Amino acid sequence: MKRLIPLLLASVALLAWAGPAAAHGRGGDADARFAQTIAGMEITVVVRASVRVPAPLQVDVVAHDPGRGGRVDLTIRSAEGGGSSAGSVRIEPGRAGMYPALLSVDRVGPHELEVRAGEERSLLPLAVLVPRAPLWEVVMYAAFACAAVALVGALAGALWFGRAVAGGFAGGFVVATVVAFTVGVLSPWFAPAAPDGMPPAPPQEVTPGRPNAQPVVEVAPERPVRGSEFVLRLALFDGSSGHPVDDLAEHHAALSHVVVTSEDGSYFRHVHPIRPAPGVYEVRLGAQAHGRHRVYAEFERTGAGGQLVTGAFTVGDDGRPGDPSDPSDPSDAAGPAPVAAGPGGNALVTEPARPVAGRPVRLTLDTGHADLQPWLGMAGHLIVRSRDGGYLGHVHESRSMATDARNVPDESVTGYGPRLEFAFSFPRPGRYLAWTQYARNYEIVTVPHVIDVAAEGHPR
Ligand SMILES: [Cu+2]
Repeated sequence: MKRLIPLLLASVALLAWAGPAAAHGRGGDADARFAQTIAGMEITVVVRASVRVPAPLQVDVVAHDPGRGGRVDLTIRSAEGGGSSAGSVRIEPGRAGMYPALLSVDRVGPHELEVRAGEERSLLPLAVLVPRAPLWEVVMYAAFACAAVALVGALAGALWFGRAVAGGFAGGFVVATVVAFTVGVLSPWFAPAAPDGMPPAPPQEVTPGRPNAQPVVEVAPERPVRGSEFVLRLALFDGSSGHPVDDLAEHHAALSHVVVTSEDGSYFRHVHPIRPAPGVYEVRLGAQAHGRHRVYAEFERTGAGGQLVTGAFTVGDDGRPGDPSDPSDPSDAAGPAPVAAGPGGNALVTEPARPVAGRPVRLTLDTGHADLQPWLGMAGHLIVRSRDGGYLGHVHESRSMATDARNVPDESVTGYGPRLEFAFSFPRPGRYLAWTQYARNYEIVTVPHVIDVAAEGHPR
């Protein structure tokens, strides 16, 4: 038995060392998700995980806001040569839901998924990953196989070749069995295998911390007119090299999340720009409110922390009278009107009733429905803006927060609601504009709120 110990120690050390874990991001068995605001639609492109390659690749287009509908063309091609594969879905006007397409891939590794709709084209970088059996599993099965062979050998030895041969095989059987069981029992502590096709680890191990992406936020035309369409562009540059930043990670089911609000809060959009070219993110919007607008973009560079960048633009007047958001209007009534409370009527209840700056507040939204679905991997989103627009906060429904990046609930799941709970701390006293968002029947529901926050020590 003594000779077993070094063998066991050696195999345990080998297994614990083997295979760098997929520390952040997607494993080989998880779907990839890209929310996209394209051709007037809000969609999420879900690339289903594949277990082997070459194989068909299922891509589901979830239409959250189908708008006027239309065809969405999907093409996947390997970044390292090889063929490409195409498919398409036709989104029906006004019909939110999941539209499946079947493509194929012939290799693992970096790919580009092209999503085309209307005149817009988005190029999404995507690594095709295939889960790989971890080393411990290989060792365990090999040991079981050895044990089986040794058992047969021991029996054969006992019958025909004498005790010495039988004893040798019996010893081998014991060793192999002990190794197999030890490895099996210890397996939860071993690092999982990196999936096949995993891109090389980002250089964070070499240089801790990476430069932030420096944004240029611009609109075209430079001064959109109310009632017209315009393009909001986010161009990201590396502060040190000046090169386009093109290493955004899939972060809450999108490469970037953009919130656009008019100064008075009457206009609110939470959108997901397409990527027409490396380092460039664009979204087409309709100018509906007159005056100054704020842009907030959230994204995360691979191997770096998340960033929130801001910008602003102004929508010009179209000459029509009676614009409710005229900035020259001295009216003090900032923000959307609070939504009336009622049974399940999307009332937002704060606890305490009068939130105090700097203290945690629990916000509960009663949606009145128990069949809510996740959107961007979360049961609910709460976006909070200070009245002047200088501050933006974004949190997720508390109970769905437990899901990590590798275990995102599918859009088709209907297990949330009727109550959505958020925890939030308002940094300063004053009036805040807030929007809660959730999905039901694949459609996104956006509910505006106004929240007044008291100063510490001055409860009303
Ligand atoms: Cu988003």
